[in-house]
Amino acid sequence: MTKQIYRLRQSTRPAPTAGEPTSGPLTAEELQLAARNHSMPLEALRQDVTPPGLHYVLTHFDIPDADAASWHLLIGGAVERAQELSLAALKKDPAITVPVTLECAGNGRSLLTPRPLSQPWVLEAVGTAEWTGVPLAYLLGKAGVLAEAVEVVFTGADAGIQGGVRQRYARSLPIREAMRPDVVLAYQMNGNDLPPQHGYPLRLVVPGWYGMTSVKWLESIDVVTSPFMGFQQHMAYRYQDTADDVGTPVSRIRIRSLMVPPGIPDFFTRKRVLPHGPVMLQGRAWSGEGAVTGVEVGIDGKWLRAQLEKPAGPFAWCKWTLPWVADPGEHELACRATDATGAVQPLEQNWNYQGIGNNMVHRVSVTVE
Ligand SMILES: Nc1nc2c(c(=O)[nH]1)N[C@H]1C(S)=C(S)[C@@H](COP(=O)(O)O)O[C@H]1N2
Ligand SMILES: [Mo]
Repeated sequence: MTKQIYRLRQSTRPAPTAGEPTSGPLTAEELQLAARNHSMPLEALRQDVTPPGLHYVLTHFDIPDADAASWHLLIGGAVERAQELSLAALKKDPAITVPVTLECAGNGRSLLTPRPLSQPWVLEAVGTAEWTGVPLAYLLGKAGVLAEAVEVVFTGADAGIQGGVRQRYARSLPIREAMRPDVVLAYQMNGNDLPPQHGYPLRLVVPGWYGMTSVKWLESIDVVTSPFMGFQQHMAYRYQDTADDVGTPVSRIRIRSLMVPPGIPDFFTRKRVLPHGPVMLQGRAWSGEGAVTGVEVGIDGKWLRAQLEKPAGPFAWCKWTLPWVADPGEHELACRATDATGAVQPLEQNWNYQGIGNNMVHRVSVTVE
């Protein structure tokens, strides 16, 4: 782990996080965020599609009070024909359904030392849903993107203050990514209207990118001719070494795998207990950079190749399994995935100031009886 030296903030850049990272106990503010934004229980890794109530949720501000009847989507900026669309009009456009694994870029943050102060995720800020809606490229095609356009900015209806900056939640995408055929303006999740917490009535879903890109409660789309400098783009979601480091922007999801913890948990500690004998270890693996090409399962430090199933789509997680005959005693299980770019999950986590992009191997200690 990299040792960090902290200086008091002197820069005029707004703080990307809620204060300097800490090695102290969890704060009341972190608990408050953890009670609003929930993760996916690891046992839900059994399902291809995460039932909506079990999919993780991350909302920076408040869930807006959306009225679908009066809601409109505005598409403007550097386009030939600005558009104003009602939900009813959008639903008449050609629709696609895309299975997508979303993961919050801050997943794993609370396991870092020192711990960046923000939403204190453990391991499970992930979920997979089938998103149905209109391809973004179709609507941008209708609007006619001008040649000088560089990015597309997506703004949600939710507002708040972060890093001392009053804002509406907004993020941008380079034109190239915005024109991908699988980027969707979704009005359905798993075949039903979006639940309020997942962006009702309309959200963006960008397969392969960390969750911050998929703007919920979408109200406007602006095609811009210079890079967007909003807080969630320019301050938050950057790989930074220190508070003053401009850093590099966070984009695609790094290779990761998780395991369904076998056996039964102790209520308070979540430590696992299972009977000796054959057990099928299972979990999921995903990457936004390329297809998952392999998963190895570590049993007391020895790595064995797991069986992979075909994922539901290029950016949906794939199931892995490995049969194990458990001997009585204490054991350490782990899983480590590789993707088509050759990226492998690290054994130890590199630290960064915002606690972003964590993908260290998942370890599960079990007591076999
Ligand atoms: N409008 C808006 N969109 C948003 C957010 C938000 O706070 N407001 N949070 C983002 C983040 S950080 C993540 S990880 C995903 C979470 O999507 P989910 O809650 O549907 O899982 O939504 C993204 N879109
Ligand atoms: Mo996130």
